[in-house]
Amino acid sequence: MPEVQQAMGLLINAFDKYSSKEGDKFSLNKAELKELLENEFGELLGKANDKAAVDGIFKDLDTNKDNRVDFREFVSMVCCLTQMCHEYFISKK
Ligand SMILES: [Ca+2]
Repeated sequence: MPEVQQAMGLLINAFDKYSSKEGDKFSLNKAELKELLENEFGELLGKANDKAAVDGIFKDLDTNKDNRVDFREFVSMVCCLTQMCHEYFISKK
């Protein structure tokens, strides 16, 4: 499978793995987001185990303020982080 398609599938699977844990299967609550950040982003986001940091990230991501992070909101964060990583990558070339 082409790499980009593979990456899209992985993103969808990763989101589903956490969003399906409790409550609404198609969105992340704060506990689910925390787990996803810790397990899937680790060092990249630094201090996801800091409660204030998780609260802040959750608030930033939940752009429609329904107290849940849906796939669209999640993907916009991934996009943003990917761009940041890309800029870093270019600067190191
Ligand atoms: Ca939301």
